[in-house]
Amino acid sequence: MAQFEEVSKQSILHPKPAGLALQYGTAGFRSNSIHLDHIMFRMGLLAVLRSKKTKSTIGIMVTASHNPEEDNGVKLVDPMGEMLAATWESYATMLANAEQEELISALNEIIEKEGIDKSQEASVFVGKDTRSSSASLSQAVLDGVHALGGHSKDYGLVTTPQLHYMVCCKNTQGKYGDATVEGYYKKLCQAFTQLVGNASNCTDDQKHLCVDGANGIGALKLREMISHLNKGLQVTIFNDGSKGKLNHQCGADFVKVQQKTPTGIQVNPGDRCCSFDGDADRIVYYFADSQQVFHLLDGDKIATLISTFLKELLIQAGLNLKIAVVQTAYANGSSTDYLENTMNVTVRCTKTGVKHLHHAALEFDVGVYFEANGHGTVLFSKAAEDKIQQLAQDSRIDDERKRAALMLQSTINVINQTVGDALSDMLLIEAILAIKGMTVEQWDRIYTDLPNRQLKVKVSDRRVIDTTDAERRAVSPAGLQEAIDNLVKTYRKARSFVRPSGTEDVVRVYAEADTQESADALAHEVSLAVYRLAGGVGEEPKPLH
Ligand code: G16
Repeated sequence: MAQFEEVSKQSILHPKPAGLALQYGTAGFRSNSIHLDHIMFRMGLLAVLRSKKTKSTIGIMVTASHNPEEDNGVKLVDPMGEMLAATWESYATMLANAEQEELISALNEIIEKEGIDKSQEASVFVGKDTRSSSASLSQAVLDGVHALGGHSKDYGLVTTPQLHYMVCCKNTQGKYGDATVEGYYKKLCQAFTQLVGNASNCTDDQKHLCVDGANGIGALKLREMISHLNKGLQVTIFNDGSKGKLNHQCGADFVKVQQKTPTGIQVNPGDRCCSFDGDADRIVYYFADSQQVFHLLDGDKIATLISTFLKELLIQAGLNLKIAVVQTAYANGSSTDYLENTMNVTVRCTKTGVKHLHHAALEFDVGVYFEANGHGTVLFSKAAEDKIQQLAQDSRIDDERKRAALMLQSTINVINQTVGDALSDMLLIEAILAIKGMTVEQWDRIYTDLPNRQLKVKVSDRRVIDTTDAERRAVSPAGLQEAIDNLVKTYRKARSFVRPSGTEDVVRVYAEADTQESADALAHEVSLAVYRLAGGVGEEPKPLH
């Protein structure tokens, strides 16, 4: 095949360092950017095969999201804008790790296994974040796409969710929206403006939001979006990339894990603030109270706010649709308790990784999914969308039902249903707060989080940790779960689990308990158990206090 000659020729320009092995993890490949050129080229090749197989446009995003600036990564986007199908993740790993001379046979293996028609046209959309390495790495992706004869469209600098959105728009022939950045802003902002039209007497103060852009792409794209907002929202952007380093002491991951205000932002009591992560697919909110005490409103609080709003609208509209919230083991125990026992909504727990939450959410009419780290969105089934649409057009219903149906319709349009999206989530949250006339303090008081702590432990090979029960229990190494169980018993309202990260070379430890001191002590003791039983490297974890 002539194309394979081109692949062989081009692959020499993107050589794989012999012996280097990387894994398609929680959200694609992530590593120091110097190791990734061959991976990018090969993911370009894989995207062409996936496009031929699905007869659809496939997306490739070059980003390492919350990871430090030196890292980079790549994720593939499937036809409806969702994450790459799990069965293809193993092809990605196989292709990435094939030695130089094995590359063509690895491609042939995928073609044969999947029965791919080589003559089928292929189309790939490519996007990148603001990392300095992203320009050359996205060029390597394009080289891979072209080497295998695929067509490409390079969107350049976009947020990850914007690229997911473009892929979905393209493959639905524009039904989901225009596959342009401008089209994205127009759809979301129009829906936002319609929604906030239901808010009465919003003062300029209430419309004001401070945004930490993590010194990344989210800040650039938010600036572009603001002009479409019709003054419905007033935004001050901090950490816009003009001086600080990407994700360094700022951004959603920093704020969530450190439970403190990012650097580069001035938070006055009463200010409503939020942080995006490096590729703007996560968002968390926070504020300082009159005593300057920091309060975090993470993905769990966001899920609660959104699901409460939707449930109320469904009741007002008289629609009998099943709503559920999907979380992971990181969800604060208080949030799960509130959702199940006060709000009476179904709650599901899945493994970490939006791909898992997304699939679970698809099982319901309205599936709200959020990871505690702020990554999430809402999915409406086709049947639910149809019912809402019909009701919104029904001239026989009373004003209250009509208003609720129209608000549900706008909510669907403001949401990016393809994946968690900081810009879209921000608009929805701001609209809900405005409509409910709710301050960030009132939102925070819906329930009180159990104090919690997240830590990381370095081990020589994190794959020695295997988990079950949606990552809530460790099955290996031997004795680890027993050690965790014994530690948890010594604290009140306590829970803890460990899991290998799929984006960083660490084991993550989560603990919650009745007081911050207890949560910190438990997290430290569990970290020590991991260090001792799972091959810790470097210094032993030290107590936090
Ligand atoms: C990615 C995934 C998230 C996941 C996070 C951390 O986020 O998309 O679903 O929660 O990594 O994963 P892990 O704990 O396995 O490292 P992002 O924002 O970095 O793309």
